[in-house]
Amino acid sequence: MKNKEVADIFNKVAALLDIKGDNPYRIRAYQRAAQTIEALTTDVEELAKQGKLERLPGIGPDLAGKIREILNTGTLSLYEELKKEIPLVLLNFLEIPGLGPKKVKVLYEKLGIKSVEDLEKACKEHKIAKLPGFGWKTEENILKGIKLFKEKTGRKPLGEVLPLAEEIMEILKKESPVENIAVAGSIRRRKETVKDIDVLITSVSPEKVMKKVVELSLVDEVIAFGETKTSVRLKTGIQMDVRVVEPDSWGAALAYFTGSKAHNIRVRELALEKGLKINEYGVFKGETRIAGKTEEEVYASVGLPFIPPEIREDRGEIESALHGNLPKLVSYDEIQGDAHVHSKYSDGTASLEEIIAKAEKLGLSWVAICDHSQGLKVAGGVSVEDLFKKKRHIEELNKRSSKVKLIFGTEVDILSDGTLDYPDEVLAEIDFVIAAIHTGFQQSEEQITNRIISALKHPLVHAIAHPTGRVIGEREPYAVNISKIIEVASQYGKALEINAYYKRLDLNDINVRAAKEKGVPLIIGTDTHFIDQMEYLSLGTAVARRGWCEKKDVLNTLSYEEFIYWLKKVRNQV
Ligand code: DGT
Ligand code: CA
Repeated sequence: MKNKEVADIFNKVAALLDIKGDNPYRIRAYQRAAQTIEALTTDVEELAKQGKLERLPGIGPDLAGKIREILNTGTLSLYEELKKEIPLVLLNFLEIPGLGPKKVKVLYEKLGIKSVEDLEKACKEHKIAKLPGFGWKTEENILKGIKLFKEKTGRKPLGEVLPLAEEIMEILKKESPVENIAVAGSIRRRKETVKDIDVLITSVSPEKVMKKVVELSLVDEVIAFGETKTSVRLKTGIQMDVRVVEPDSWGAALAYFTGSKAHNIRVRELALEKGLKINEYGVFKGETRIAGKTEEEVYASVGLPFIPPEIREDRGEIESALHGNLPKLVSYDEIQGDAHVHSKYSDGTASLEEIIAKAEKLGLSWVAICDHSQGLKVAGGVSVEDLFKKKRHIEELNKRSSKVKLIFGTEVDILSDGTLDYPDEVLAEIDFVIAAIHTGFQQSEEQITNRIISALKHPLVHAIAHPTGRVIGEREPYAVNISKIIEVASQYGKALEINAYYKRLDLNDINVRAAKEKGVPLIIGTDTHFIDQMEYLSLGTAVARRGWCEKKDVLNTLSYEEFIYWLKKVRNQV
């Protein structure tokens, strides 16, 4: 999929034009085109081949031509020209609060500043204050902005922040007089990474709640203290904003601060069409508030049903809602099993017995034990001999345990030539086979894609684990043509994993949606190595929801018996 590359180039063109001082409409057109392409669930290259680019919203003949140019040449001549005029690193500066395109241009032209470090140094040496149009105050603000920028560029994985946010909510519920309390923002939408924690409350004594907030032992620094809004920096480095709102505005505030911004803008447009005004206080007809207490009420006032937070991204949910065909998203409590857990047999730290106990606590009825295969020595790959010991061990436990059943599985390594790391006669004995790439990440897109395709076509394989190999904040996906993988999975009735480990979340929301649309079953696995990681299952469900999945799209909603039936069906055994 070239979607991201095309979107990236358009975003950069927009920012470079901005620094140059170009026409705002032109800049906005590139930004919108980038957004449209980034959110596509189809391959932009496919659309180009079918001559359908011009049908995309905001893409006219000119932009369509530019997309084709990027697809054909790997870049855009306009972009190459702009880069000669303005160094790319200056784009980072636009992210610094206090710096706009005009100032960036001056910094570059007068002081030759080309990096954030240069800029920080120049501020400290007071070179900035002397520039025309800058001054002492600006210099100080830029320094503050740099600090914020450094914190901001470290967006945190949802899996790190969500438990923290939930802990804080629990403390505030117990130890302060809150009535309603909720986390809004990207956390409520379950976006894979988040910038900050947005908390909303209602209370008859806001001052007591705010006092409790700043006294939390998790707080490192108080940024602003007030009765309606308090901001703190937590010891983990993340900022938390707590806002007190009126009960009559609760739903409106929740909707507003949950976002996303793009979704809110669309909702506001609908309100305007009806002659209504919508903001964080409510929905207004003239001066009268006609809705605001609940989110349902707010949506209903603009003619929409309630839209689940996970899909509030302006990726078609408004249109679906208007047509009455929003998906009925898979719910968190419909998940019955975890499809990918490592035990002591490979590099997991838990015994099968401990895994059963944990699953029972989490209310699960089945767990697939998928240890690494023999060749993956660094990860304690299971020898064929141990594999059969494990099989007998599982059979024994399944006789004893009625609540939680284990499934005898493997995460078999896809070798560099596309063959699998156990012989077929061994794989045939294993009830559930997920295949995955763990080596040879440097191979070309064609090689990696073909490796995964060979695994998908193998008659004994059920699913592919972490199909793109990305690790959030650490490793980019390996070069893989995910559209092709989805195509082949669809053709062969194989599943693709939503790896729920908080740093993977692979497939991601957009790829999940593309898979779902092609009828590919999704399967959520936590890839647990330490027992508590089984709790990440709900993050996988969140990705499924963000990918518009319904119950029927997710294999984990099957009962143990139904899942075993599916496993056999894939192998034509039933
Ligand atoms: P983040 O924090 O970057 O992970 O993502 P969000 O979505 O939590 O963004 P944040 O914290 O800047 O703002 C929270 C919500 O507030 C956002 O999702 C939508 C709403 N919001 C913020 N600024 C605006 C705005 O200018 N217009 C509208 N309509 N909504 C806004
Ligand atoms: Ca936020």
